[in-house]
Amino acid sequence: MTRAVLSIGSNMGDRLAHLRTVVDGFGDRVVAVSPVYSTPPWGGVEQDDYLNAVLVVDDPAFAGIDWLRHGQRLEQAAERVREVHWGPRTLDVDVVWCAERTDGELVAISSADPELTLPHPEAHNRAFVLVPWLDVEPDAVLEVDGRAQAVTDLLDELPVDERTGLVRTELTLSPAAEGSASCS
Ligand code: A4P
Ligand code: MG
Repeated sequence: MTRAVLSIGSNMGDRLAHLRTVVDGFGDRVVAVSPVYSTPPWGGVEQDDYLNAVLVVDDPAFAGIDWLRHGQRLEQAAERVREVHWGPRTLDVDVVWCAERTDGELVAISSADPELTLPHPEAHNRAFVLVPWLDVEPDAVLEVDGRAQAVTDLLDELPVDERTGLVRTELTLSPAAEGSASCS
């Protein structure tokens, strides 16, 4: 019984169309969709800018691993090729955070399993994750080094140049926008 926060990104091909396949692919499980940001590449590999967004998804029947597997199927459908770590890609779907509902309360899952590490070990270092996440969940909390911290504080702690490279676009991933002009 889980809720998850997914970070989605693309910097190859029709970037917006690739991101839309994730909104469509998770369908009724999507409970919130952030604005779309244009972001400079993170991680030191020279490559084109990304489009990034964050989705909040929920499904009582999904375990944490199901969010990862479903995301990986969508990456495969976008013909993603794994060549360079942190390198260019048609579609990346990362599970940033995941929680189980226990007695009506959401309890964040923590896991060091290399197949699904929770929370995502780099999330707190990435403005392209934190900024859109705050758009949809302004009170979001993320555990870093065993300590729960407000995502607003984590963002404030990032170097200024990490934060200033993001540009919020007019592009939208909401299903109502289907059929509007695509943008690569
Ligand atoms: N894995 C473990 N935990 C997780 C998790 N929480 N979410 C495992 C997703 N995957 C997780 O991923 C490698 C393995 O991580 C998988 O087998 C999975 O079981 P991968 O996608 O195959 O390899 P990768 O993409 O080369 O590495 P990684 O670490 O996933 O890269 P990231 O972290 O996805 O970063 N810059 C901008 N501006 N925007 C971006 O979206 N994305 C990346 C990729 C780099 N720079 C970027 C962006
Ligand atoms: Mg990934």
